[in-house]
Amino acid sequence: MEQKIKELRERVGEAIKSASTDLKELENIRVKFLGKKGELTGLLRGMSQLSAEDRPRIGKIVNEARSQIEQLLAEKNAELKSKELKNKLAAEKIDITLPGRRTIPGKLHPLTLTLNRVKEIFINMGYTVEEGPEVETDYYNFEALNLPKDHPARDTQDSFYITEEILLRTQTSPVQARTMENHEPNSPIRMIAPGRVYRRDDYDASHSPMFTQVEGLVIDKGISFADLKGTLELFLKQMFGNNAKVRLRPSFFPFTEPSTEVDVSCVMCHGEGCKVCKGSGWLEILGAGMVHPHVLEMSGYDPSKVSGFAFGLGVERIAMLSYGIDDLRLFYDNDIRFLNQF
Ligand code: 2U9
Repeated sequence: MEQKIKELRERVGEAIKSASTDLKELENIRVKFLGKKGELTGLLRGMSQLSAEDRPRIGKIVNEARSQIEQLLAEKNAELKSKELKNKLAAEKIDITLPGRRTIPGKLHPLTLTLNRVKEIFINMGYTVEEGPEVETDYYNFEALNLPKDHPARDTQDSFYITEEILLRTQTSPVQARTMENHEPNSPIRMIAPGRVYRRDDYDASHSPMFTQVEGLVIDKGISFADLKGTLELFLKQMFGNNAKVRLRPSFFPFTEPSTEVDVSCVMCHGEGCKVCKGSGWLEILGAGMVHPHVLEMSGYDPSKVSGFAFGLGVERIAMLSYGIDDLRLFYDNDIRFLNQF
């Protein structure tokens, strides 16, 4: 019996050692020796024929043989499994040097970039950003801004009327008038109103029937022309760089008195004189003025208690100067070759 067990153990050992292909082969070996009908199990069954004194000793040997075989099987099993994994990984190898698929990120339009910068500068100075309708009433677009009935801007030749009383706004000023009305009379305002405006204009390199404005309004006790000048100088230096020089010239707007044109030293030639500034060294960039007393009154403010300044600028013009663009129509054509440059 002992001899049989020893011989069996050796045979199993050999079989396991040579099981080199797959786990199935190993399982077959296990069944062959340790399974219900396996050889070792058979030997155990034969133990009933042993004498009472031999039984415990032989039993011990059989159990030892069993656990040795199990150990060998487990080791071989681990070895085969790791071999299998290695083969699998080698077979499924991915070529990570292959370039990925490019996703093309969207970009902001140059007008949006410019408008964002203008907004940022005024927000940093404590201004609020207000919005209003692009389809306006005649009252807010003209009347509340001191534009008399016979003003040329009110001509149907110059504005897009929808009915006698409703039109596409020609400026963002109605937003200021609406904001004043929504405020407690004489309470301070520091706001900008960005947005699209519409005028009956030709469509060429420097005109468009639709363009983008930013207007600003500051009202408080004791606001002076010095506040206007200081604020706009600070804005223009932040927009065009600290070396930018600013010049004011007298002008006229129905909604401000006095009124001024604000020039900045040419961003292309820095005042030397070039094609862009037509040799003058200066660029007209803003209109501004002290809010007309009548305009304050119209929207419920008392010009004897408070005063204010207002200004307006065209975003397209600022974007053209910032980026060196010489044709306004490029902003609206949606030509990807143009848009990709920003
Ligand atoms: C209220 C009071 C005053 C807004 C102003 C300008 C001067 C101006 C133009 C610049 C170039 C329009 O885009 S542009 O064509 N704007 O020159 N706008 S003062 O004044 C206001 C507005 C609202 C209640």
